[in-house]
Amino acid sequence: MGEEGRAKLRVMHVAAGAALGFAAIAMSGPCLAQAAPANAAASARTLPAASPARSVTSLSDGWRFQFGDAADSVTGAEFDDSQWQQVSLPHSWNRMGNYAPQRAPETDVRQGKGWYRLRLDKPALPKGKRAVLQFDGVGAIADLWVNGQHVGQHKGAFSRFRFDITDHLKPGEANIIVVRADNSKPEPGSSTEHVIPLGGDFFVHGGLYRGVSLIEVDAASIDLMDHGGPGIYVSTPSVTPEKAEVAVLTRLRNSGNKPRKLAVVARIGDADGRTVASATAPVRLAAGQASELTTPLALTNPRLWQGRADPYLYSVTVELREGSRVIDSVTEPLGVRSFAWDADKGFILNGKPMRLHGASRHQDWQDKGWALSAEDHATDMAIMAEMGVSTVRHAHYQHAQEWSDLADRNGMVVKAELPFVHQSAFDESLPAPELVANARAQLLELIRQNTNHPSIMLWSVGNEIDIGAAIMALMKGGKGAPAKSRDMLVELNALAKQEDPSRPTLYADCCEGTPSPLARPGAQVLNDVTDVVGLNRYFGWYYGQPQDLTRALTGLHARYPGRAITVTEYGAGGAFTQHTDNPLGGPVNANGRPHPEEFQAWVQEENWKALQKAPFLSASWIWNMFDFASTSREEGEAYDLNDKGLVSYDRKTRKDAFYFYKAQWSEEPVLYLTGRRYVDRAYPVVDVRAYSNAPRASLTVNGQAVGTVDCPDRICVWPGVRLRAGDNRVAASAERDGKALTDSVNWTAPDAAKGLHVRAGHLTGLTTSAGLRFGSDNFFTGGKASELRMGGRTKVAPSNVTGTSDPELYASYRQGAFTYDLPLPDGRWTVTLHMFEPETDAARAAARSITVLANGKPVLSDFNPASAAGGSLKAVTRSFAVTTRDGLKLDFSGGGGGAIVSAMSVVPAG
Ligand code: GCB
Repeated sequence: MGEEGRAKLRVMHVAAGAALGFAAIAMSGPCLAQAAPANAAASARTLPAASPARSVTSLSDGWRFQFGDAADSVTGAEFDDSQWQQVSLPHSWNRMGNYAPQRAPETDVRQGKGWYRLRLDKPALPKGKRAVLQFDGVGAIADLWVNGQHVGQHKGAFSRFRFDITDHLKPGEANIIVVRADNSKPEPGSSTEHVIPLGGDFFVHGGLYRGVSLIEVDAASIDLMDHGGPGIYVSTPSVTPEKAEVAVLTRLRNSGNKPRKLAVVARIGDADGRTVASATAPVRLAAGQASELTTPLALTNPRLWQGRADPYLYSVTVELREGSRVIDSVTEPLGVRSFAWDADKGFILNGKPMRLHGASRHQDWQDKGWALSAEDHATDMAIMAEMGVSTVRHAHYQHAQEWSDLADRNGMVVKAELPFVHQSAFDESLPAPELVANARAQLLELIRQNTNHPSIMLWSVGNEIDIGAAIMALMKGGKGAPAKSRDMLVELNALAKQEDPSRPTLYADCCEGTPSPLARPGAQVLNDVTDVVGLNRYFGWYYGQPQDLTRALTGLHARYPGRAITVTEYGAGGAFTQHTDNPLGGPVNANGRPHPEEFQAWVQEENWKALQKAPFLSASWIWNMFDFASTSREEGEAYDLNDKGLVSYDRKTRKDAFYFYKAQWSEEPVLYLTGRRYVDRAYPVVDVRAYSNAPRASLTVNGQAVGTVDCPDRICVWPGVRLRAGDNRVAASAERDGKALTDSVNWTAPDAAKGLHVRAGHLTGLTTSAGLRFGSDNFFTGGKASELRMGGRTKVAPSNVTGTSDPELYASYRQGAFTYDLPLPDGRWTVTLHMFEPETDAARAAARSITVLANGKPVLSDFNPASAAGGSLKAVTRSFAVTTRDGLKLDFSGGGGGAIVSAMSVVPAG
């Protein structure tokens, strides 16, 4: 809001009975940074619902755009923008994220200022009307000029804001609207230095990435200038099966210079539009006065909003009338429900405990970035609903109104979020007062703009806000000071509770009680600040084993009695072009490559098992539903992407883990063969797996029956299935609820008669310089998979083992006491073991003694790889002949100092 708006500082009068969870806020003139107040007609969804008295025109077409610095004259009518790019909204200049190991040429990760110009040919405003420009979301700072005059500024990439431009318009002439969108990198001295988020594992896209509209409304109206809110705020102070009390708080504003004698009519409509309750109250507005009043309404025998089972929606319409004339009206959704987040019983909806099944979602698509259409939102919601999701975490910021409307209509329980992510300062200092002010403003906007969504049942006020300081401390060898973000979190928590006492608050913590290196002694603990504890836990990915999750949760449940516990994140990267035969075959490089699809599915399976053993848990959210852009990542098969999504960035590929959850959660019958993208198999013998909610399933290979197996935990496994050389058709069938289910895959297998080549200690296979293909580690029992080095965040240094033309083959190994059961056909074979000594300490290297039995017969005794190769880190091979019947068992459990093997090759004896 501009000077004019700020000048109109006025006192509100608060109508009797306006308690209702909305504290009466003494309204000060909206400051430039915090955008002008707001209204109801909001995003696309409310456009059709706008009253005849309020006209809403979408301004999506006809914009000109240019990135970078611009001449001072850019805001004026004379400026020539004819060479600028023509764009339509939604628009963002940023594009990133691709499935290739290097950045795609069309990537645009520029951060800075982008200029938009629009010529608005506007006939004169009717007398007594105001013109308000509404922005549904601009990344990240927006400045508005109308006809060369600066109207105002808004800081924050996710919320709606409005400016009253009435006094800047030239009636009947072409009006020049200029917007500067600025997504400069937050750093000391930058324009975004004090705008949250300061950091995070996502990219703040620049531009007018949601809609812009022009609202024309009577000078006396439902308030458009209330932190971007709808102006009417609906709450349900009491809900029983017999009766729901509904309270409708209406904020009004008279921007005109005449007093007005008006009436507020509040009406509840059912889903068919029939009025089921209404009330009228007179109201007088002095010139320039803002005011609010509350209308109590009641519903007898209300139909409840029951989550996915029955997301029944009423609507609330408030009309502002002058005599018989409707001068403004706003319609908002009403879902009648009660809910609780209970420390021991978990989440309770309308009195019934309910197990919530969740995933997080970012507003981000391949080739579109954040500039999403209504259809894109609908596609995301349909995919989540298909999987059986019942709760959505809005990662990590306020999502579009279209999306939250979909959540209401689909019965999702939503955790809405303030973008206070990863850090509160650039160093170990206290958060700057300007940053706190900005976070407070964004929180007020979040709550005011979204409070009418029945789906929202939690306000998240922070996510891992101390992790930036923890990483800094780790880099300084643990000597850095703890983060100083606690007071800021406490303040935001209090503000959320004051603004909306009907919903609990949550903080998402990264580290307490985990083996993460970031959970260092002395790190500050923030889990005691909010009502609900949120835990981002990556057992089996960044640290630990998935099964350790249950114990960690039980420990924190005991440490925070009285607070509901949720798992706000868990997950693993999944690359759908990278595959493993055995997810236990080797360590994963969480921040690098590869990320086999089957490993992601395994982490998800095991975490889900562990979560189910924590009955007190209220909710858990998979991180993440969709792959999303993050320029800090080069991992899996991708560049600039976080690949923890269960569905690809373009929404076209549902990874195996998607079907794991669909089988767990969906009511739909599911039968899905896993590993379907691992077409060119490394081994002719495969453990075939399917996800299904049928009790049992049958398998055929090339038309031959393999067998019928039970599907405990909704996972069906046919172990050791033999494939023929070349093409194979693998088909599963099952029955659920009387419905026949089938699924099939086509796999190509190598010829079993030609032997086997196993790369030990590694999750993926490798083809040598001589063209020999080694499969990922498999067929083992015991031992420990190790890698010579995991490399840095993304770049893997070449192995430094010498004496081989394939040093990569010696980058990983299995060590300790272990056996391999190689499923070879009967015959005579030559076995070659590839070994080396990884210990550079001479005494330890000398102590190693490897003994190997092949089907019980010694084939290698007291073997020391360092002395055989002439030193550590030198490749050495040993070969021997065997005759097999019923496979080959290689036993590495004898000897001293632990055996080591990097690879083994078995070929027919010449
Ligand atoms: C987290 C963060 C989230 C990241 C995620 C990850 O804990 O909250 O923003 O994207 O981990 O994938 O590492």
